Amino acid sequence: GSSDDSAKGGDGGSGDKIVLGFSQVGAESGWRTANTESIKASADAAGITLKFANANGKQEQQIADIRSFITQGVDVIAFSPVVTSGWDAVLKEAKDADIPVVLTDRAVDSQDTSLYKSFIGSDFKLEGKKAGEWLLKQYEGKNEPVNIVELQGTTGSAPALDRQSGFQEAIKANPNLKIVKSQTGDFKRADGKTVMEAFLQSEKDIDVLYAHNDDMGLGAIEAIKAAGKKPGTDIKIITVDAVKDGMTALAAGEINFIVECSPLLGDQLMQTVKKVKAGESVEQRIVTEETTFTQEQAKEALPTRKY
Ligand code: GZL
Repeated sequence: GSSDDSAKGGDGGSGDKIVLGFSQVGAESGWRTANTESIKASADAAGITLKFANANGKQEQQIADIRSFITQGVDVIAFSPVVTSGWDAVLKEAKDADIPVVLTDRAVDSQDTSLYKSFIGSDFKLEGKKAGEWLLKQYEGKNEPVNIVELQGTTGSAPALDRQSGFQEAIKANPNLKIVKSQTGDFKRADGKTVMEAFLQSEKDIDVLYAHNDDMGLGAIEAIKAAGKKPGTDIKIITVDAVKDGMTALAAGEINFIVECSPLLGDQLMQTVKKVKAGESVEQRIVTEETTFTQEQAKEALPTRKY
């Protein structure tokens, strides 16, 4: 389109192909890698021109990336907000530039839902609840104290906040289940390992590890082995995501239960982007389909796992 069109969020000067600006959190975990691959592949398949920015986990970089998309006059902006708060200003700038925004993966705490057209992602509270309910079943009818340590995801992120609260609410049903230590491992394998080493130093009797993602759980497994304990046996482990490395550990008996969090949001995002660009109404909230896996189910699912 002409220069003034692009200023008003025109076609970004590339003819009639939709131009989508996507701001990604970073590359902190196997889940994130799979999510990025899904978005890129789906954009190609949908014939959408993708401008992709990786913020390396920094909110100020994401805000700069979104501002850059506004300046470039892309047709639609989508992003996965690294944390829940601090987005209202930049979302208002996109709205003032007539550029619609779609949220994927993580939520924002903005009260003004006119700032984005749709939020496509998992119900993290339900994921935490599923993890807690599995644990309740393991200790049903027993009357022994159960010491739980928790590796939280990125501080202030929607998955960390909601997986923590969903799990806590679920385990309230059995007062023997106690979270004795809880600390962030930032969704990273290396951090999961160092924090678990600290837990093992300070807590002489750990029965269960609840890790907000597979990567931190896999790092913790290294620390548990180094301490001469058997992961999955001496310490039961529950994680979230169900990426290939996590499912491999689950099938091997080193993890006991995984709550799936699907990263394959690309197709739903591109369908939503096309509708938004065409001025069609879209659902404000699109929840991802996902399940859970036991050790037996992991063995069956592994051969056909896409990520
Ligand atoms: C969840 C996503 C989380 C994953 C982690 O939708 O935001 O971030 O659970 C990833 O593995 O780092």
